[in-house]
Amino acid sequence: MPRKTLFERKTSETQIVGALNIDGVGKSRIKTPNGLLTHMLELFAFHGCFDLELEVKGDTHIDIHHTNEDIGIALGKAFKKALGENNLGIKRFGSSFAPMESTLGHSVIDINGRGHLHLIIDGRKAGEMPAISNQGEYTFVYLEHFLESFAKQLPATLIVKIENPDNAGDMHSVAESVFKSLGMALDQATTIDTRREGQVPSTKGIID
Ligand SMILES: [Mn+2]
Repeated sequence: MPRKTLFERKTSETQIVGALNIDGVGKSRIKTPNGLLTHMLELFAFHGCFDLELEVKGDTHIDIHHTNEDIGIALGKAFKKALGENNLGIKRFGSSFAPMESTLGHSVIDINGRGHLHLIIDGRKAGEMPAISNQGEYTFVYLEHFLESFAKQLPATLIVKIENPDNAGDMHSVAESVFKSLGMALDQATTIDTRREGQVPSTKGIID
């Protein structure tokens, strides 16, 4: 049985409706008010082999803060819902590198019920990095907040490390190394381990 779910999140700030199939083939139909984020989510879905539909409206007349955050929240909750109680039978851990020009993005995830993000960018804070999109709106501060919102709701411990970002073609490529590696790491972590099918993937006997 494919693990899939419909999801929605409606607040006074954003309206999000979507469909997720963890056992998909990487097809997506994504519409968000931010082209850069839409592009990154398409890469994430493709390399994670997730089928993802997402239609998002948000209060972008203010800025993309709420929209960016709420997409992270909605996606994290969607994965949680599709995995079901106690994440039965999954590998739980995943780790993947994605090289983009001279940059190396590395995502390591443990879907353990404890939401935590740690972003390491060559010893720099997200706010010290140049903007990601040419238009300047999407930044590493938004990227970090998106990942944090996602990890907290999954909930998972997620460590993302970016090496050598300055020698990439541009920051667009650096962001791609993050979303591609995250897709592949999450694909691994959500894969059913046939040796453990139907079992809680923890010695604790519960994922919480
Ligand atoms: Mn691109």
